[in-house]
Amino acid sequence: MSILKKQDSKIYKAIVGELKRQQEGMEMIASENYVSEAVLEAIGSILTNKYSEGYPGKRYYGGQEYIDVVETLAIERAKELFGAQHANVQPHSGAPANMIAYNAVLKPGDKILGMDLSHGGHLTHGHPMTLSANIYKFIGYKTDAKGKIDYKELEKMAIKEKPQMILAGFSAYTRQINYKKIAAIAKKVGAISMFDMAHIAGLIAGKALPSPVPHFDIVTTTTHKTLRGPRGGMILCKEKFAKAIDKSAFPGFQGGPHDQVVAGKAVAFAEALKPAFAKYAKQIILNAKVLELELKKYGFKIMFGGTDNHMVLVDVFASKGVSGKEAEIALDKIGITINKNMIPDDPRSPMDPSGVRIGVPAITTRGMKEKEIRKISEWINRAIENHASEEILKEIHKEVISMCGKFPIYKNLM
Ligand code: DSN
Repeated sequence: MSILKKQDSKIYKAIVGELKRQQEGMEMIASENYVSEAVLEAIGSILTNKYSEGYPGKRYYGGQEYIDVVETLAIERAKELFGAQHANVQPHSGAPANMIAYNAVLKPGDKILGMDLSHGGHLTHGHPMTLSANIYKFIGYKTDAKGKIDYKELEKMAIKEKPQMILAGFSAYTRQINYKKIAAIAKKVGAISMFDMAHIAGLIAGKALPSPVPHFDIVTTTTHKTLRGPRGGMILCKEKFAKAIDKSAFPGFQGGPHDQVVAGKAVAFAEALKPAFAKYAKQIILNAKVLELELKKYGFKIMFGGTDNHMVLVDVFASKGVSGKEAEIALDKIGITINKNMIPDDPRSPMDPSGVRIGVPAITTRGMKEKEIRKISEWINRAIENHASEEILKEIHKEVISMCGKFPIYKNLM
């Protein structure tokens, strides 16, 4: 980056600062990860210069011989990785992917039955402040007292409301969803079934969790979470919906694809097809389970009764009398980055909720295993219990930096 250093020292310094933060800190935001240096090279490449509206072999502008190679590889690898009939790799990210999918198969005013945000759903699954909620009528289903989706209730709602789409998937729910049951309910009421697998795409690619792809008409995802690719989105679907999805992505919703990111996706999909990725995905599940059990041991209330995936949702307010915001700040001070998060039907506000969400995909990429997770759980507990003691927080911070040093990332980057 010597050219950037000379030309724009302010931006260069900020990037170097962020690199140091990532190297010395423990990234435990459940949706974040560290991409490989090969992915970084692809997304930092000259492919960013090209416009390529359309699809391989059917573009609106000339000069596509190499871009078509890149996008075709990304599509073929995505289909192989997930056993999908059709893949569209152009969505810029997860929220656009969901809008593209809705727009492909629904009309304004149609009803979507989706998971309530505070019960683990996602903003784009019907939060009133989103564009999708202005266009479609969302109805939210919830989890029961044991933290499971109440499928009987969901079926009753579906029969009563007759939605055009039933949507599953989440950003803070930690249990395995019964794909077959949801798809069967959708079929019964004549609704399209859609699954947003953004959070668990890497676990599915690595065969550490079962795949929703055979069961749902449409499956959307981001490519940058557990899947460890560049920041971006993707839509997989049954052949029957392929034309509608492609038309909805372009020209329906987006302009030219970001070809450099499409290349990064192709590189990441090839990485995810390797045996090492399956090992990685399995280790994520093991690490999250240890995190759950250790935090329970320290007296934390784990929402939904525990975890089957890569993260835990913790009611820190009920457990330790510390709010989600206070816990986030305390953990930031020791170099562990997490996010405050609502718990189901949270009585507190979204900006200072009762919970925090903690995930292990990024630290698992660094090579951390059960032993490290035990230590990290101890630090989390100590920091939250002593959130007002700058001295104790500083002490723990030193230990966090030292452990991160033993699991280096991006050693030769800048
Ligand atoms: N922001 C992502 C997450 O953290 O889950 C979802 O969009």
